[in-house]
Amino acid sequence: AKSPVRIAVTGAAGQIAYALIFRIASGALLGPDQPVILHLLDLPQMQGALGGVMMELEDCAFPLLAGMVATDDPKTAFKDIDIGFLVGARPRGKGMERKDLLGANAEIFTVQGRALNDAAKRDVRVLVVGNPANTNAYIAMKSAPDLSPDCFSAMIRLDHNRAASMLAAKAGVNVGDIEKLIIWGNHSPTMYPDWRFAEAGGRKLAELVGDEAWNRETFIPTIGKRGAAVIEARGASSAASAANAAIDQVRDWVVGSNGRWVSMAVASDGGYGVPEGIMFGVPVTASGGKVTRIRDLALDEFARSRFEITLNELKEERAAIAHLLK
Ligand code: NAX
Repeated sequence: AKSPVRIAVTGAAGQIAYALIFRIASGALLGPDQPVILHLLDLPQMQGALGGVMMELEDCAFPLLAGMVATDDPKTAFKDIDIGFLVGARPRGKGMERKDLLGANAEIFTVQGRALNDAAKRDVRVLVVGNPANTNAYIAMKSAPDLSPDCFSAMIRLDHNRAASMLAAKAGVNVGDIEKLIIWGNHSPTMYPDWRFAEAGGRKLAELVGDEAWNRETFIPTIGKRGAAVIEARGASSAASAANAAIDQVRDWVVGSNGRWVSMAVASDGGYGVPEGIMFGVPVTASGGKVTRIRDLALDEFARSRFEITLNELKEERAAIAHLLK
């Protein structure tokens, strides 16, 4: 039998985690023959609720669940982990300015980055889900100087999946047949869903849909505001779809995307003119924890303008937290 993989989930008593942890334990992440040990981190006042989640995990009798640890200490949570889902974050409170939100989260992610640096396996793969996800991932990466930047990514897959679904409906194709779709940039309403290269069943989506007005006036704004639309309808933010996207992104990263392009926010290596280190959504293929960036795609004038908007937002976020990094 395979030896267990240690997987940490932070914000483990929260709603995304509630949709995520059970799927990890069932085998949806790493397959039906890979045992897992769950490391569950949440704040001290959430340990009671977290105990309830653990009771439910026991009650599922998952054959693959080889153990679990609950803690409020990041170093304990990240001890020897292979994979980390960093879901817990400080939500935007009433009257909180954007820079206060960035600052509060910078504190959390410097602490967690250092704990990963000290305690995690050297080839750990860390997905940051908690918002502002790209900048939180950047902070964690910068706070973990002994780990390769390749250990970190931020979740842009929910935007990717949302865009794939909407395009599939418009084109009348199965969502599973859509390839070469890209989400550029920040996980925020500025992200740029780009289907200029996308195909379904060997045909260009541009031929199947071919509607630039729909792209600019309906598609891009709808994907950008999808999270807000879910909150409006459900009275709570996306949880099951966020957990599903987290599973998709990490599975493609560590198991493999089978040559398919997927969108991941990874530390820039300078490609596409994005300053090095910025966590930027780009198209990649992945396998065995290694990411291969799709390079040198042409950006036309409109694409370039959308690209710059989301890049500028990430540069501003980086500037706003720069003084907190040492
Ligand atoms: P919840 O408020 O339900 O859960 C968050 C949990 O994190 C809580 O249990 C809280 O106690 C815990 N927490 C807070 N600070 C912590 C810390 N320092 N260490 C450990 N745990 C801590 O939020 P939920 O709906 O689960 O969302 C979690 C995060 O995901 C939010 O930041 C949210 O904005 C973000 N999202 C990111 C998405 C993405 O695509 N990247 C999409 C979905 C979601 O909006």
